[in-house]
Amino acid sequence: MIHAWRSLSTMPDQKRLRAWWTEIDHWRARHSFSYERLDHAIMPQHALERLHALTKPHDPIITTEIGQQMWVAQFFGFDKPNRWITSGGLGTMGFGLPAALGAQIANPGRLVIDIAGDASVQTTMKELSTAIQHQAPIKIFVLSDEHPGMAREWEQQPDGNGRLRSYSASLPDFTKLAEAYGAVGLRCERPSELDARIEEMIDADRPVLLHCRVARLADGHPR
Ligand SMILES: Cc1ncc(C[n+]2csc(CCOP(=O)(O)OP(=O)(O)O)c2C)c(N)n1
Repeated sequence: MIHAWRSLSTMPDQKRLRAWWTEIDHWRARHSFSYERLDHAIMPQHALERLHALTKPHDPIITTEIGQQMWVAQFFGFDKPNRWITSGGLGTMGFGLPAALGAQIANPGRLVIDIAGDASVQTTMKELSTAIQHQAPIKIFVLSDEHPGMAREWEQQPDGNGRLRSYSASLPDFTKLAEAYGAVGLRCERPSELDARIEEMIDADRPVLLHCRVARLADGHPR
């Protein structure tokens, strides 16, 4: 059996492969991930594109929480393996922060960033104290839309309940919260501030939480 299996060609069937790529090109032509930038508010997709561009020279390790931050898969241009740690389909809110801590302790000199939503990040926020205690300079990039965005988006889908019950009316002041733990707290609200705050976050040799206010009702589902 093994002999028969080994004798099989490992080359893909070019004809079927061509058909598959044609199908993919057809999907790509829809530009379903396109979005419009705003002057007055940061689009989360744009925030991730800038985060990718500015951190690329540092070859960062990225971890993610769960929610619309999964835009990371579409807008953070990973081009090397083993750079993204996610709970994937398990979808565990609170995964990204402790995962970043583990990655940082295993890779002391590396830039490690947890990309989070404003709901997920609070799930395991207390681990920031572990980061301070062990001098692990993790960075937490919070895309803050004042909603548990993915839940809000589901509610507003045509087959959702349409009630928009998922919103966060009493979020903490994340910069003060970070500072209370002894970390650096940064905040940005306008597209014009984005690059400078990201650079500041990268340059800090301590744990940083960057609270990035983004457009409140941006949807993550492809159009
Ligand atoms: C422990 C846990 N509780 C609840 C959920 C269901 N859930 C999936 S995404 C989400 C909202 C996440 O909101 P936020 O972290 O603000 O991210 P956003 O979608 O706004 O980017 C919720 C409640 C989950 N995946 N894990």
